[in-house]
Amino acid sequence: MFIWQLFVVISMMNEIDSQGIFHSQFVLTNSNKKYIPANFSAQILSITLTNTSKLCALACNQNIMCSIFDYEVFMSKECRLFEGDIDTVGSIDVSSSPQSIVGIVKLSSELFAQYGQSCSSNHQPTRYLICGNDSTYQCIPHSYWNALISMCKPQLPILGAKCSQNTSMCRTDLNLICLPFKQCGPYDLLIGTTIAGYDNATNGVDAQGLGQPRGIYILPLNNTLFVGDSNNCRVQRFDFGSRAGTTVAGGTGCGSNLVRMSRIWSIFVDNDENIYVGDYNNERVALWLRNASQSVVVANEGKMDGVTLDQYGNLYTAVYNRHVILRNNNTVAAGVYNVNGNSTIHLDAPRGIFFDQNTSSIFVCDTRNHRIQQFHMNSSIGITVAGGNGAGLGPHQLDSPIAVWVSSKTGYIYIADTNNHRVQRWKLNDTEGVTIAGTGIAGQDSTMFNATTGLTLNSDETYLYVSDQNNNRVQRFKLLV
Ligand SMILES: *[C@@H]1O[C@H](CO)[C@@H](O)[C@H](O)[C@H]1NC(C)=O
Ligand SMILES: *[C@@H]1O[C@H](CO)[C@@H](O)[C@H](O)[C@H]1NC(C)=O
Ligand SMILES: *[C@@H]1O[C@H](CO)[C@@H](O)[C@H](O)[C@H]1NC(C)=O
Ligand SMILES: *[C@@H]1O[C@H](CO)[C@@H](O)[C@H](O)[C@H]1NC(C)=O
Ligand SMILES: *[C@@H]1O[C@H](CO)[C@@H](O)[C@H](O)[C@H]1NC(C)=O
Ligand SMILES: *[C@@H]1O[C@H](CO)[C@@H](O)[C@H](O)[C@H]1NC(C)=O
Ligand SMILES: *[C@@H]1O[C@H](CO)[C@@H](O)[C@H](O)[C@H]1NC(C)=O
Ligand SMILES: *[C@@H]1O[C@H](CO)[C@@H](O)[C@H](O)[C@H]1NC(C)=O
Ligand SMILES: *[C@@H]1O[C@H](CO)[C@@H](O)[C@H](O)[C@H]1NC(C)=O
Ligand SMILES: *[C@@H]1O[C@H](CO)[C@@H](O)[C@H](O)[C@H]1NC(C)=O
Ligand SMILES: *[C@@H]1O[C@H](CO)[C@@H](O)[C@H](O)[C@H]1NC(C)=O
Ligand SMILES: CC(=O)N[C@H]1CO[C@H](CO)[C@@H](O)[C@@H]1O
Repeated sequence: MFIWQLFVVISMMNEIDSQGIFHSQFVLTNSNKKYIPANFSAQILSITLTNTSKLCALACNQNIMCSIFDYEVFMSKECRLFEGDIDTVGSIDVSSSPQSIVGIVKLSSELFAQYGQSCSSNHQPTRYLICGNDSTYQCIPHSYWNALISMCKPQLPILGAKCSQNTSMCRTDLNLICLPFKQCGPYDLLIGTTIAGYDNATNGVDAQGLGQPRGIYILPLNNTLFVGDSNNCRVQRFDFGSRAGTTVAGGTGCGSNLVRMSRIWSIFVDNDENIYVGDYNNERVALWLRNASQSVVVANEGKMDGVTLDQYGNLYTAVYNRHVILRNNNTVAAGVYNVNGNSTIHLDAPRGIFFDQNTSSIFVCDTRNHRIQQFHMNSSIGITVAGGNGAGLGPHQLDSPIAVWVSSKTGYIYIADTNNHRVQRWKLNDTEGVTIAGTGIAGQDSTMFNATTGLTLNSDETYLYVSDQNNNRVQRFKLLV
């Protein structure tokens, strides 16, 4: 690479800057290169013909939005101008044309020295700043002020792009903002849609209403939703798109005989629609075979909370008051029976669990230790994969997490961070998580929860479903794929 200094006086710009010399420095690649934008339609400024590459550079210099050009990539004399940040957006690749080149505007903090200083609209110190409507120098459109490097940088033009601050790092003209989970996306992704329960957040026991929903489950093939309707002591089924639930377990009031349940926590539904219910107060797992009018007890070794099956049909249960995860009712799969603690082998009041087939491990909400533990099969040593830093609202913390779900596509860990009224997402080996939904404060509006007690993703991982216990509803959020 060599640096080609371009000093040009542009008559058009002279009209707004009588004394100005507008110069740009371009870094040129070797020949046989082209620019591949990350989002062509959002980045292309123009495609024209110029007789030389120098005239193409001149055209880029004249367009304040231009930060990248390439020349003679597809056609003789073709000059393409792009906006965007070469460091983060798109790439340079070999082209089929031997003489094609790419030029990149070289930026330095001196070019932005007057940022924030007062200005008058008829004076422009460089092509990189404009006089804003508050009469101070501001970044040009589609760029944002990066205080760390004292420069305006182009905004990111791609849905889902990683961003690191909550300000305007993403293309605001495309409706993208840097969301709390540090990806560019529309604000809409933070807004939940109620898909079960009343719209007014009160409880109800009719077909539409719910009373303190907790465990939820989605059938992978057709997105049928099952809700552990805890205070109504029943499980409701909602066909996709329907707000009218059908009772598929319990529903005749709370109690301890086999047709009733008391204080439901997690639920699990197999593909034949047999329903496993953590029937907490009755200290059992109630299995409701499809269409059955009463349940069968399949585990009864304490206050059952988390319930799940592995791919071989083994039943795992989190026993809250025994501080263990049991396999098939009487084998300890994790924790130490009747002993709570915070070491690697201990659990303290375990609740939601998730069996991850990819890693053959079980993820456990170690609720009173405010952490998520992962146990590989046949190992009694738990690995802390989220939290474990005391109860709190910090990104490295959780507060009494109750449900966990692991993506089979990305391995990301989604956590119902119950007492923080939010959903957190952690990556394996990360030291902090990001907030996917909720604000950290209890509330009733569509961006908030009041105690997140259950969560799941649909099988293609396009939606997140969350039980919003004290608002008596199940909320759905669109996920970035
Ligand atoms: C390109 O060069 C040709 C021949 O030298 C000239 O006629 C034409 O005006 C030039 N075009 C531009 C856009 O400068
Ligand atoms: C002036 O700037 C403010 C803050 O940046 C912005 O909200 C407003 O829309 C601008 N007004 C005009 C007329 O551009
Ligand atoms: C690319 O930009 C267009 C607007 O030009 C936008 O509609 C589209 O969503 C963007 N594509 C991605 C993947 O972000
Ligand atoms: C909440 O909505 C339900 C269903 O529309 C209705 O029956 C109930 O009266 C409402 N409750 C309140 C307090 O508005
Ligand atoms: C959804 O799929 C299950 C099988 O997993 C089937 O039993 C059920 O009838 C289906 N429901 C609908 C509404 O198609
Ligand atoms: C369950 O009941 C539904 C409707 O009453 C019926 O269509 C279905 O065949 C039954 N399934 C089984 C497995 O009994
Ligand atoms: C579960 O295990 C306990 C203790 O070993 C035993 O008493 C009980 O009968 C078992 N229940 C079932 C359903 O297997
Ligand atoms: C773990 O338990 C020990 C003994 O009860 C206690 O001293 C320590 O503070 C606990 N650590 C955390 C991180 O809670
Ligand atoms: C999990 O396993 C599935 C099926 O084998 C595979 O497609 C997917 O990439 C795996 N996911 C992760 C995160 O390893
Ligand atoms: C996490 O760390 C372990 C141990 O250092 C390593 O083996 C594993 O590959 C890492 N996993 C990911 C997803 O980074
Ligand atoms: C959250 O739910 C609790 C328990 O129902 C209630 O006391 C509290 O007022 C609710 N908070 C908000 C902000 O709605
Ligand atoms: C969490 C975070 O970065 N918050 C910042 C979002 O942007 C506003 C305005 O620049 C800051 O005041 C916040 O601190």
